[in-house]
Amino acid sequence: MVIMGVAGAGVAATPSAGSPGRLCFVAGARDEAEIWIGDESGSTAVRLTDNGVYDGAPVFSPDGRLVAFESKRDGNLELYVMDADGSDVVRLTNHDSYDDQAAFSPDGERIAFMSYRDENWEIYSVGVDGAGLARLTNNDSTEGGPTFSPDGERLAFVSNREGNREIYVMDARGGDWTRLTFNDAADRAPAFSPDGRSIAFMSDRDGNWEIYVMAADGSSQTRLTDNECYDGEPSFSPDGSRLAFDTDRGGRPEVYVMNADGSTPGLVTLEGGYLPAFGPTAADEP
Ligand SMILES: [Ca+2]
Ligand SMILES: [Ca+2]
Ligand SMILES: [Ca+2]
Ligand SMILES: [Ca+2]
Repeated sequence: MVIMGVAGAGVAATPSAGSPGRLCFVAGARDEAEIWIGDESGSTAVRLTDNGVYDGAPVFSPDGRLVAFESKRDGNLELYVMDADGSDVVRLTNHDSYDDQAAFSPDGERIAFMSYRDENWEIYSVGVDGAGLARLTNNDSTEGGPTFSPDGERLAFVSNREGNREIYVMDARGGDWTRLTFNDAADRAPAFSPDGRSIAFMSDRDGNWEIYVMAADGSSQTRLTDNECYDGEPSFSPDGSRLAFDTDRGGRPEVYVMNADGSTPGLVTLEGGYLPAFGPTAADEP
């Protein structure tokens, strides 16, 4: 049983700059993880799924009205979309191979994801109604973790096509790729800033998983966390001033929010949480 704590005495200060956002995240043991949604205080988190099988990797639609996610509820990893209150679940993929890691296009019309359906991890996109499947990569290496640039023109993703996991960007239709990271360690989980100028990501290049940020052309790679624990899965707040991430610095995975320069990390979840994604507040919804 996962119970979200109430922010209060003993909770580290949460960064206060900028307008508030909402967070969706995952909590619970991996095999039976459920999706939660709440504000940055953690005090209003509610569970959106409740089925005892894995539901994970939630992301808000750009307008905050929908949450796309992956789930094993139908036997293997498929992609789904639901209303942000957990209602009206629609299945987007139906294939006996893995389909996971959904990312909305900025216009909310399409979802990029990774799939093993062609016997190799590739990046695909599909309409939010499940129609119009397009394969965007085609090679023998592993491609995954796609995320759209805010203008919808590009996708950042992870690939080991040149030997180890690096972050790349390509045209949103799949061509013209460019490599952004160059090292022997793993680099993954890219996330564009709302202004499109920066990409946050995670890497173990300095010995353990830390959060980094770079300019969208790969320059100015800067480490934002510095500790011996796991720090990963960064997601920018809607105004770009903060980053949500997950870390086990407190002894188990929890969701934190810090300023986009890495300062003032504050605990959001108190009873476990991981794979956070920021989205707009309900007040921002049309
Ligand atoms: Ca599948
Ligand atoms: Ca591939
Ligand atoms: Ca690398
Ligand atoms: Ca670390």
